[in-house]
Amino acid sequence: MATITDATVHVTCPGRNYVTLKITTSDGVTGIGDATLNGRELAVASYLRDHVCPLLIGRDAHRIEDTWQYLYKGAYWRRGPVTMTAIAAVDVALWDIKGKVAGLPLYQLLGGAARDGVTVYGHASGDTVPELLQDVQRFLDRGFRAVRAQAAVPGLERVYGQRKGGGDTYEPADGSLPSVEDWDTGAYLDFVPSYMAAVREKFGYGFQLLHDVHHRLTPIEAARLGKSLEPYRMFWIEDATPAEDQEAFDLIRRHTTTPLAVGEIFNSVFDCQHLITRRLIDYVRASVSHAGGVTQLRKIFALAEPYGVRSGSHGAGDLSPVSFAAALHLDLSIPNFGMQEYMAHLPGYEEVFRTSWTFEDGLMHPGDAPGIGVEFDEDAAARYPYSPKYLPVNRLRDGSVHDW
Ligand code: KDG
Ligand code: MG
Repeated sequence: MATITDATVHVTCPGRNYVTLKITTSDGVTGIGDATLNGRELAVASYLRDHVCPLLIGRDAHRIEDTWQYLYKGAYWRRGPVTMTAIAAVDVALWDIKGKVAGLPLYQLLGGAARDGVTVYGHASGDTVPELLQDVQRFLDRGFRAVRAQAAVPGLERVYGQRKGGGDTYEPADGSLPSVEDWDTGAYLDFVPSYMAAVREKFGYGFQLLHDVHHRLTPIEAARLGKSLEPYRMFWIEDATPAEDQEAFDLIRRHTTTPLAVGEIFNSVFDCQHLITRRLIDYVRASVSHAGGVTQLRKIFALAEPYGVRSGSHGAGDLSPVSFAAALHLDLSIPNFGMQEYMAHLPGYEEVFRTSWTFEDGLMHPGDAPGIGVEFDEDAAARYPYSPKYLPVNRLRDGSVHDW
């Protein structure tokens, strides 16, 4: 039996903050997990360091399900982003270890490849419609088969999804205090269909088109958006309303055939249960790192399969390369894969995280290195200490706080 002999937490900021858990076994095998919770990183680091790492020492490193249940049920206090991100980090580190011991990539342990590669979508944005079109072109030229489109709304200073500068990564978290963005639902609803029309007019229908509403609409507003986008055959609209109110999706559903995706802030199978079993959504966007790791996310996707709901895992740049790689393994192996978000990571991450995934012709593959296929360089990580960074807040034109 290989026991856990060490568990350490590393907070590093190669451009943005990442929290990494490293577990070592009595056989000298190491595994890593992502414990990053954007803007609340130190809470998870403390949860792990102060309350979880001491409990791991001496446990059998190969009893993944047992350790998951021990941390989930044993704490008494269940669910929530901090707890579930911490459990996810332990879970992924243990799957990494199991893969290394077996000499197999994680996707082989999960049943092997169910497809040749994982379709990913890139993030096109623009301050104007012509800029957005140029950016969509850039992704299509690189072989992407799916593109998310977000354009600035005329009259608003800054809205969700506007990339600053070049590259692929949209990184909204910065500054030691949250910045303030502005919002006007009417202006947004009037404008979005016009730029989706421009995208389809220029590039046609030979690729998948996606859009993130980022929780900003009421149910009836979301219904109107879905209807108005039907001619542009969206792959999905995401987070149309804040998903605490799950009945809202029933109302949206009754009005539109535009597919609905939700779940990037969900933490457990229970957050997904109602939406899946009532067939209120088409894609579930829960992530490895925020929804309890491979062990829990696999159960979410298994629950979704008989209801015709497909996966659409969150893959923003604040999910470290560790959980992104784990997501690729899961995507490759499940029957009901839908789409994987790929926002890429800010340049500089490669110094800390050496990855083995590949991208070709719009498809990603996690690679065949044993485990999850990401190496963590502790010395490089130590060169980039934690730097406080917060997500923005959102205000309406009259100053009211709105959903961001
Ligand atoms: O940390 C928050 C981001 O991950 C989120 O704003 C990104 O909505 C997002 C997306 O779809 O990638
Ligand atoms: Mg989103």
